[in-house]
Amino acid sequence: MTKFISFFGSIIFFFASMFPWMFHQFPKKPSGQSIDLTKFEMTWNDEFEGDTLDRTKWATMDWLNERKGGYWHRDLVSVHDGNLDIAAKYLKDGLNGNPAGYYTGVVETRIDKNRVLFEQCYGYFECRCILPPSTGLWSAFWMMNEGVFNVDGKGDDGTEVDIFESMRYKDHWWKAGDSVVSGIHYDGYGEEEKGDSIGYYFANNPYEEYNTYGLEWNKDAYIFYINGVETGRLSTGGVSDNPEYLILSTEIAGENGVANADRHGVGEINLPKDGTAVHFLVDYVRVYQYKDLL
Ligand SMILES: [Ca+2]
Ligand SMILES: [Ca+2]
Repeated sequence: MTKFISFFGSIIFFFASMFPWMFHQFPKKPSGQSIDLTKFEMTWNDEFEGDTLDRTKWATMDWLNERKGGYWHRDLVSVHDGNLDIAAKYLKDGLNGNPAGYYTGVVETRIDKNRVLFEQCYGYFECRCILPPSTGLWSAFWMMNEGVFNVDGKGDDGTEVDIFESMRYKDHWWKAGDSVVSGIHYDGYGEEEKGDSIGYYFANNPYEEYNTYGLEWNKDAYIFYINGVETGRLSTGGVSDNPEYLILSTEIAGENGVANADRHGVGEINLPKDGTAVHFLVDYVRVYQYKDLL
């Protein structure tokens, strides 16, 4: 029996080592340590109360020279019922002189590279949200700084950290659509780009219910969490020691303003062209710093 088990064990080990990418695609349940908030003190937050975006905390960006398969415009961003709402929909008449297409939005904690509203190095960063239910697009909570574009073979000068991206709405096998992916990118977005990923982890019915997605960041690692439970950690390329700003966005898959799911593997966009919207709803973003770094 032991021989039998070890035979199948070696087969599985063989396939796992031959096809690590394939195994990376299988979603896993978060099963690591729980976040210990007693180590931290809150340094910044937005609970999205009231009915306007707090412009002392966030800037919108109008990306009307196409943003992947659609357009970003501030009109798709609102605050109501205790949430930030980033809508995504087809506008048959376009917007502000721009052509018909899919429009959605972004908020960032900086206006431009010389006017940063909030950035922080290290700590714990968490958002509580419901994801936009559609194929052909994805929502994300992520962080950036200018050092990401610096090509030097390392990520310690600045790394794009994708706390979560909802790339899986199309996948219904083994409830895989309920999983999100987390990862990092550094050394720009050209040939020298490098990155790593912890793979896909399950949230709890994330297109209909609130879940929290968190990142603990210290000098040793980026540690990712869903609902306060660690999913995985990365330190590939060296951990950034530069402050980073926060971004909440929805992206339409495609290029040059033309929705094209094949470009990003997130399925064909299935939003009706009558203006029906899907919504990325964010209840809060909270940022903490380690007490011993304050
Ligand atoms: Ca670099
Ligand atoms: Ca709220």
